[in-house]
Amino acid sequence: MKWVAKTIKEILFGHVGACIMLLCIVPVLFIGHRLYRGFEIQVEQRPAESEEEDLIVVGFSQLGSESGWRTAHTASIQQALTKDAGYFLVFNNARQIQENQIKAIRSFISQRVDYIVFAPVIEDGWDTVLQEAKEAGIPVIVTDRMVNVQDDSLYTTWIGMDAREEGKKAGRWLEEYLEQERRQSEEINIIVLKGTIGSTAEIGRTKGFGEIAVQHENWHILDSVTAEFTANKAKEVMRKMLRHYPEMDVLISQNDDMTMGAIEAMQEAGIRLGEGGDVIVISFDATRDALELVKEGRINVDVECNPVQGAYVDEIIQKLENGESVEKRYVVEERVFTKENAAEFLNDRTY
Ligand code: GYE
Repeated sequence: MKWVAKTIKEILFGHVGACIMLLCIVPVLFIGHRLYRGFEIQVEQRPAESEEEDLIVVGFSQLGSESGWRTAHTASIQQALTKDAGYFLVFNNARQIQENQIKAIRSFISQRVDYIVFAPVIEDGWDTVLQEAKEAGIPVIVTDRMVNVQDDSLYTTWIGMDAREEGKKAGRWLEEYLEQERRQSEEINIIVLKGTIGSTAEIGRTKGFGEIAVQHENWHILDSVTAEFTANKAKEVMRKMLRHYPEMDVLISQNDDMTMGAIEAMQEAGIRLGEGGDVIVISFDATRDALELVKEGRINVDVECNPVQGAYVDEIIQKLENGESVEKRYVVEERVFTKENAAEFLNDRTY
């Protein structure tokens, strides 16, 4: 019987045992590694030379898919840079993480794309990767939000919006509205729902509105909290805000998705919106869904931010291809919508 025990021991602790253990562990490690890799971003690759023919290869790093505005912005670029128009588009969605964008841009550089188009999630932190693109001789077209870099020659051009002006438009509208309602001398309590901190849209809209707000001693910004431009986060943040600040008179929400989430929270709490309501709602973007609410009077004003930037990108690339010079900055046109004019623009709204 002793030899049986000895053999069992050998199997467990000897060479055979080690082999069996290895056979069990290796697949576990392998599966684990695959699972881990599943969470990394995979950057799409440009096609083989033969498939490309004479197409202009563009790497497009989109910051995420957090809002209706973003979906429209992505679609606009995809619809402009088609094969029929002479492009091969390599698309990457960075899911609101700067590291993912840096990785995507590096991948575009190593694939030697002809142009890099990118919508930066925040303004800071791009010097190194853009320097790499410059050294590789790849022109960079920044779209939507802006970058804050030491050296302007790190990008060719920028197409975007004047976010500070949008913030001012919101402030000026509030001034006029309070006057019209004869509330200009009342104490006005304001809550701000901010977008992604450090993004052009957040920086500009906060600054622009702030410049108007400081001119009014009776306007009090009780709190400014980020909800990262998403409806879900805004609903959650708004529920808390309503408990802390029942005296709120005005909500400034830096995009329509957050406004939708905040409205749901306010409705749950029985707050009346619109004419004669408890809270004045100011929003940004002016997407179709939000314009419907403007028309109904549940959002008082929506400051437009135009995501339809694909045609500009195409035009700029064509100019560069022809050796023409381009401007350093293109700013898209934007309007302000209230109950008075929302309906007239709703039919043609593409986003
Ligand atoms: O307002 C928001 C989006 O950068 C202008 O980003 C853009 C903003 C837009 O998520 O909805």
